[in-house]
Amino acid sequence: MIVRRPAFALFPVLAVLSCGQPAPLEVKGAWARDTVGGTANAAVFMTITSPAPDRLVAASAPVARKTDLMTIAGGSGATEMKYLKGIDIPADRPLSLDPGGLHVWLAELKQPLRAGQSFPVFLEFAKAGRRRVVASVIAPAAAPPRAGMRM
Ligand SMILES: [Cu+2]
Repeated sequence: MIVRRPAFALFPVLAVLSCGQPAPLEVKGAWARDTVGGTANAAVFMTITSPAPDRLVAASAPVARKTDLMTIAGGSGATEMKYLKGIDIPADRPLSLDPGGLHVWLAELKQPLRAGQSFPVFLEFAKAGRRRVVASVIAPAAAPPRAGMRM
């Protein structure tokens, strides 16, 4: 019955596939700016697209001691950052984390971020689970990378 072994060996793989793949949520164009002058904190931006409603509930990055989800609360002229417990991702509509609002906040960087480098960021979604994205570090005056909306 040695002949049958390969067939049995396939069972675990099939079981995993039939459990349903995680929703093909996509994260594109992750970037952060060069921490000129040795700033201890940095914001990471990106575009998230999900076919189903989801929620970004946590993030972490090895380059920082602390990682938080934040937004910018525009008040009476003064802008201030606000911590968030999660960021809702609408279905089929790219959500931009950009310098005008939502961002992943890296606090207490272990090393400066230098243009041309890149670093991993781990994102935890309520439904899609854990994703690893690579953020590119861009020069202070450089234009952010475009997320590219391929359908
Ligand atoms: Cu912030």
